[in-house]
Amino acid sequence: MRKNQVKEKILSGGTAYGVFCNLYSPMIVELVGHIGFDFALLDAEHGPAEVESCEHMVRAAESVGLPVFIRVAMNIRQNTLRYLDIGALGLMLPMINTKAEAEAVVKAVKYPPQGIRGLAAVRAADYGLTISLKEYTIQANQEILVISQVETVAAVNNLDELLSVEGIDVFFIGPTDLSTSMGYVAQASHPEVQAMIDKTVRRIRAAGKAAGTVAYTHEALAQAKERGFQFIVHGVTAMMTKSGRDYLEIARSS
Ligand code: 3PY
Ligand code: MG
Repeated sequence: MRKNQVKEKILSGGTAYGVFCNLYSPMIVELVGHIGFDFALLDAEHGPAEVESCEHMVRAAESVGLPVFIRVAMNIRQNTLRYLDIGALGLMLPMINTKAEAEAVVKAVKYPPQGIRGLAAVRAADYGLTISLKEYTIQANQEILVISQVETVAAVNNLDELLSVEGIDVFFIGPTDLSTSMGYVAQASHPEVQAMIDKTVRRIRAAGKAAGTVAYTHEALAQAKERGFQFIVHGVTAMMTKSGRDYLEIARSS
């Protein structure tokens, strides 16, 4: 099984930069790798991505040595294992609000003894041909990155309990859903939302855990770095929009 350089980087105190890929193209994933990002994060929560389209993107990512993580829609063991079986090096679970929900995530993602992920000779295990399945379970439990989203007031209220769950590697703040949950619908830049994010990331870091978030602009990136986020995610659509609009501004300015 491939080593997870991103997990290694984050756990040793470094910061990894990736791209949310919500356009379902293997070629975009290759580009993200060639540009030099540390990882791709496929989005199978929002939008139409299914296991099969993700598999093509995982294969494309592997061709350029790029680790891939996938945000799945919900923590159903029978569903999450399919995204791991195709070769994702980690999963991100949205709206995890309680300790029990976070523990269930770890259980679904890990093989015994830590969890209950079902085992078969799947693509991620090289179909059982280059590595024994038993060895694969050990490596997978070690390498797979588990990301739990903190994006509701409930999650913030239960943060201490969430942070105590063994096996969650990154706590990922989702500004859009968090602002909406706070009553400021889609107002991530509202001062109260920003204050909440600031406080939450401090608590995550004080607990010795890694924090992640999205940063779609240069300003957001600088702020995320300053706040000590270690898993920072740009977006394919944000990149295209910015460069396209900048280009047209110059094109039509005279
Ligand atoms: C959110 O902002 O709600 C996310 O999940 C990340 O974009
Ligand atoms: Mg969200």
